[in-house]
Amino acid sequence: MTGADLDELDAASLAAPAELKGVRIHQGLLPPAAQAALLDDIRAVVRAAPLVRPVTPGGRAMSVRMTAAGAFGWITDRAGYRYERRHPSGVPWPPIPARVRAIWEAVAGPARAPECCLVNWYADGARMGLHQDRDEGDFGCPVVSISLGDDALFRVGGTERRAPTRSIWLRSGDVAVMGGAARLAWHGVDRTRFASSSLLPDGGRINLTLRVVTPPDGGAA
Ligand SMILES: O=C(O)CCC(=O)C(=O)O
Repeated sequence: MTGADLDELDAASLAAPAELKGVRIHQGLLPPAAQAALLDDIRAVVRAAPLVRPVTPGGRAMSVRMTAAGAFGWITDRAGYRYERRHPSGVPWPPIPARVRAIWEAVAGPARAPECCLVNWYADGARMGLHQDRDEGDFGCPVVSISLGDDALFRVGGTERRAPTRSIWLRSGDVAVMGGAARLAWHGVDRTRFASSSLLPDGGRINLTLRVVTPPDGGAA
C-alpha cells in the first residue's frame, strides 16, 4: 500500500475515534474494499506460515489459531510465552504486508515500525481470555489491533487484573489502538457472533495485532 492508498481509509473514523477505557477505537476505518484486499494479504501470509493451535505453558490448547508476519512472531508452547524469529515449522515469518503497515502508520502516531503482526483466527466458539500484552520490549509503542470478519465482544479493563471492565462489539474494519496509559490494559475477547459478517464466505474472524517487539535501544527481544 502506498501513501495514496491511505485514501482508502475512512477519514471521519481516522479523525474521530471512539474511546473505551483509554483504548482508541477507529470504528469502520477500513471500507469493504480495503478489508477484502487485506484478506488477500492475510491468505498469502497463512500460505507461507500456516496457522497453528497454540498451547499455553500450562498445557491448555487455546481456542484461537495463530500465525504471524514480520521479523518476530509471538508463540506459546510448554516452554512459555515468547517472540521467535521463525514459525514453529522452522520457516521464517513472511513480511508484514504493506497494506497492514500503512494502517499502523495512519493510527500509531510517532512510533517505531511494527516488528510483529500476530494473526489470530477465531472459528465459531473461539475466544481469548483476559490478558496483558507484556512480552514486548518497548511499552512506549502501542499495540494496533485490526478486526476482519465476524463481530467480537472485546473486553477492556485497567492495568490491574481486578480493575472494572467494559466491553464493546468490534466489527469488521474496526481498528483499535492500545497505547499510552492503555498499553498495558487487561483485555480479551469473550465471544464472537459467528457468521455475522459476510467478509469470510464460511464465517469466522481474523484479528491482526501489530507490535514493536525489541527494546528501544535496539537490543534483542
Ligand atoms: O482478537 C482481538 O480482538 C484481541 C486480540 C488480542 O488480545 C491479542 O492478540 O493480544
